[in-house]
Amino acid sequence: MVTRHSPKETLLSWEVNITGKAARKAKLPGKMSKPVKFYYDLLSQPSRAMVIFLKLARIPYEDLPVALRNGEHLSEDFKNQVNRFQRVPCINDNGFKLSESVAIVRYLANKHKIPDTWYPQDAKKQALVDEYLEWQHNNTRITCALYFQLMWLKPLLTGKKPTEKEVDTHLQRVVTTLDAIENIWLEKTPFLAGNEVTVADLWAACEIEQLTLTPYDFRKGRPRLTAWLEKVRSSSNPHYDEAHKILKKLAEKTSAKL
Ligand SMILES: N[C@@H](CCC(=O)N[C@@H](CS)C(=O)NCC(=O)O)C(=O)O
Repeated sequence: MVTRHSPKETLLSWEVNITGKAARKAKLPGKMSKPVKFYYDLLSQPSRAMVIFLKLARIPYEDLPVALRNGEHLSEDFKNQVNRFQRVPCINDNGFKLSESVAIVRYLANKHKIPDTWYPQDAKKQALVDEYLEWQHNNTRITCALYFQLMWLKPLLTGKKPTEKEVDTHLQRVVTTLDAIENIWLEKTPFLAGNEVTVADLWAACEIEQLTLTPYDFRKGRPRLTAWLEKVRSSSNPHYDEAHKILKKLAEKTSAKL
């Protein structure tokens, strides 16, 4: 299960582990901590957002994929050693364990010097990013994730199709959320928290992209959301496309079956 990160990022990890003579030459403290252990599954929406963020912010990390589909997170070992809530994403930063993607992003942004655009230092700009990150729990996250589970995951796991009533109820909640993004969040600005792309956009985009596994065309009738999603993608590529590769492949297979 434990794999190392790509050669490019491995080099970054190595750079922060530099010690002794080389460290003195580079004016780095002699003893630096190891890269943060990062546990994730690319089919998990907040995991994808975290992967993209870690790469954009150039935060060195140890790459630890967890196959949710195989129930790897349900083992006692995972519960005791990785995350007591048995979810991904989560981290272990030299013994400091943390779950909940929003808490993780704030912790890492506090600890590392990251490009200001993704999680701004300015109090007001940061508060606007946080406003979305707090709002999304009861809106984008819950509505899109439940609809995805109803339409794709549950039928796959149980072989049972949802009832018409269930589909209507859950879809209506998705529609209300996405309409709020179109008409309120994106009413005056190109991104959710203003004129610059931030982690708020990454978290929202990864959640909404999950709907590509369902029959619902979330772009239809939402020109602002459509343009915004493309801007988020281009602002964070190639990492955005890399993180969504598996999802896109599964979406192609799913639509071929319909
Ligand atoms: N609010 C959490 C959500 C974490 C979460 O629900 N993760 C899902 C995958 S998207 C998970 O690990 N599910 C495993 C399970 O429920 O068994 C976050 O933002 O990190």
